[in-house]
Amino acid sequence: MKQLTRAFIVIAALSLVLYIAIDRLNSSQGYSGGNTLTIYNWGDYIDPELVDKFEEETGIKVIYQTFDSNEAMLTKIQQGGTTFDIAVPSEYAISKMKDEKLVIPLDHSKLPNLKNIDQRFMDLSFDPGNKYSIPYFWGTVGIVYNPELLGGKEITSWDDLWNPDMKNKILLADGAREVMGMGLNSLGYSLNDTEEAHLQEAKAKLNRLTPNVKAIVGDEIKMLLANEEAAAGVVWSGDASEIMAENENLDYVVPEEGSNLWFDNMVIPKTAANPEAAHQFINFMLDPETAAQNAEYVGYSTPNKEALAILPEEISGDERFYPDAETTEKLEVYDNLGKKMLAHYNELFLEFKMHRK
Ligand code: SPD
Repeated sequence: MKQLTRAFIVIAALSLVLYIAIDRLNSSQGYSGGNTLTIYNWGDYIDPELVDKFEEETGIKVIYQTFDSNEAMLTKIQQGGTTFDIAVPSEYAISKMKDEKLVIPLDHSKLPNLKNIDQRFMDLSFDPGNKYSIPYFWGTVGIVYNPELLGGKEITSWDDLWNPDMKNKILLADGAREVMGMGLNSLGYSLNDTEEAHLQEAKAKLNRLTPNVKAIVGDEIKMLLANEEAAAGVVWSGDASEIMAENENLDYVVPEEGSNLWFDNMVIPKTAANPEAAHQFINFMLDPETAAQNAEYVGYSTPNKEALAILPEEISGDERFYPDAETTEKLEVYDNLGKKMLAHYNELFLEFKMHRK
């Protein structure tokens, strides 16, 4: 009898160890379920306090993973084998995910806080009726620069970056659409242009920027610019606001030739293990206090009108990050150019990166 009890204890202990090991492995791979919620978001894109608050309020355990480009996020979800409950793609990636049936329709009855979103961010062409996606943050692409490192010079246009004075002084965000868009916009073309001659012209112009480019980097661009290791950087607006909060010598401009207006929305991927908790999380993030705290922490522009109303005036009234109608008119949203053309943009961007080596 004693032997039987001992054997039982050993088996129970081994099962417990195995259970914990599998749970840890699953969490690290993005497999969830049960009372967990797996979030797949851009790096530096949430106030971690809010994740803790959500866990405390709901008893749901959050597993949090990050990506640094729409392309990386798409590849991971397309490959399958993950159970992300929430992802935060940009507009053209949402349109692609819808086409490829990678997202599930949302139940708006579970999102009462949706009423807090400003109507101008709802029902946009990439997701009519917000059937699959809910606004999270929005912004522009522009140039953050340090006039002190440029002899007091102001930057107003993309073309300023090609000035020989800028030799080895520029950092670029590591994004195919952003960099190709800059090349196209600087030539007066649309950042959704698909004419081969225009794309080649943009790449040739980007190649001529090479001597001025110090590095093409991910999230570390913020630290490098704040530490004055470069005089200018092509960045998303919210990153600029974060950098400028660190170093007040810096300024941000949306170039006069035009640039990109983008929207990052929350979606529930098709392979979600816990869509119920995903709806709870989306609704939590739509709460005005929560959205305002998040916007203040990450520095990006909120689409939540009730949150905007409680943000300090120095944030909500800053036209560099909440641009007026005149600037907005010059901005374009990325179209989903289709699989082949998006691959071509990536290819051209890679060739430009290789040209630097
Ligand atoms: N560090 C968070 C960056 C999020 C930026 N999303 C912008 C996407 C533009 N297509």
